[in-house]
Amino acid sequence: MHPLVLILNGPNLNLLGQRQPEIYGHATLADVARDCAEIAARHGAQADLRQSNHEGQIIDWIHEARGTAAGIIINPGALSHTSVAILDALNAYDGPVIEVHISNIHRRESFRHHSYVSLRADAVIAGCGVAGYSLGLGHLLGLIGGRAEIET
Ligand code: CA2
Repeated sequence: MHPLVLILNGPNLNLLGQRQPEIYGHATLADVARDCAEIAARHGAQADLRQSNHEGQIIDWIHEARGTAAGIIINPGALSHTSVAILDALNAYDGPVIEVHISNIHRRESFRHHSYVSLRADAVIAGCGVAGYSLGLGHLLGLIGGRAEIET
């Protein structure tokens, strides 16, 4: 059975590649999904990228990951800075969790500097653009035993 990695994305990330390219770049979430699926397949794993604008849906997906996913990559979007509920859901999940932010949240407004999810994340990547997803996936695959090196 190929280990499954869930790649969860929060509010407004469906707009990736359509607005604010100076902050978020030109790639779309479909591009990210394709790249991650390729990387995962090369290492005998599966990547399933999902996006929702609804906090409860993201929490339901984290619950679903219990027992089905070997690891989670999550860009919670603005919910990073507000959602204790997503933190609680991740705390009920046993596998590795990697938090990804496309932008460098520490160089932006002060309200973006704190992330509740970081209290649970095994690693945090910020400011690498959408490459952060493949970097995070490479690291996660190493953690779950698929491979050791970081994917670039
Ligand atoms: O840098 C990141 O990945 C963020 O998680 C993105 C969130 C933001 O609230 C976080 O502070 C940092 C915003 C996602 C909105 O994405 C858009 C993409 C293109 C156009 C408009 C919004």
